[in-house]
Amino acid sequence: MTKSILILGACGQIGTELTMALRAKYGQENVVASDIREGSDTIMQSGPFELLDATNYEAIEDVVMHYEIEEVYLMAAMLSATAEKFPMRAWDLNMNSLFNVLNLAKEKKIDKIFWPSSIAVFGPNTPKENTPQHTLMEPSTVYGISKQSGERWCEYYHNKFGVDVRSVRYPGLISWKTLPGGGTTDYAVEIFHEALKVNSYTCFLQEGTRLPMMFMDDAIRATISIMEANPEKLTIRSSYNLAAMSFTPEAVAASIKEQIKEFEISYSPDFRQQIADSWPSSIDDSSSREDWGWQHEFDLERTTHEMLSNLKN
Ligand code: AKB
Repeated sequence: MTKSILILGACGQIGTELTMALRAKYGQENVVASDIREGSDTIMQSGPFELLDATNYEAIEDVVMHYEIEEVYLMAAMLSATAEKFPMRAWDLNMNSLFNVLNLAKEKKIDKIFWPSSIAVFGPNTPKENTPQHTLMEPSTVYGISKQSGERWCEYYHNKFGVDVRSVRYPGLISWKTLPGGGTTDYAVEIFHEALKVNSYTCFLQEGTRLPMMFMDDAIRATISIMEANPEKLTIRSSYNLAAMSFTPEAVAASIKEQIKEFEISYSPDFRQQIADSWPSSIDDSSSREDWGWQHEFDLERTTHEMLSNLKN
């Protein structure tokens, strides 16, 4: 089965790996990567690429028409830490890019959308442990407010206009192929790079900060699998809770220490601590498991092994 796919934000942390996975699955020529700037050779040379601003409706529409695009994955976004510094730019990018793809689907120019939400939709008054799918949210960050609003709009476009939009609330994502940028969970990637470079890491979150996390391979599998799910099975059109593991900085440090004996962690919390403190520690993703068969594969030990062995090479 082939289909033509457009990825907006293809050069970012998730976009890079998603583009490669979709090209491997649906054929290199059928997956158009796009971003506001050029990315790695891997993305640029393995299939079509377009320079595209996700906030520009006409530009996206042109590309959609030109390649006869059926599905759009909207991965362009400003993450939590950067969004606190540039609230209006974050709101503009995160909301207008979403409206652009929702409106393309409403106009029947595309058939299906993937849009990522985040654990950032939850706030300080949300139950922290095993956070349910439906619960008190009240996000307290710019990024979280944009993601929660986005979820409401996705559900609205689905109910009102029949738009086939699918979404998961990603936890912090860990990958070795591309660095994250501007998130609060970024420490969980940086720590592996620094462990291999200098045997030590100063963490910008304090000891004991337990957050939901996921290895990138699991996140990519979840993304493709919700897009392939039978639409009748999807009971949630805002965004699904999604989980794999939860850990603290000291737990990841301990798992690195098993392989790099000299590794040491120290702590110097900054403004990101407050963001992390407002998020859940663990997530109940039973709706994803029941509705579309979600199962994670990577725990902390396996993630550490993958990160260290691949970064070493
Ligand atoms: C961030 O830290 O901002 C992101 C997220 C949890 O959505 N990784």
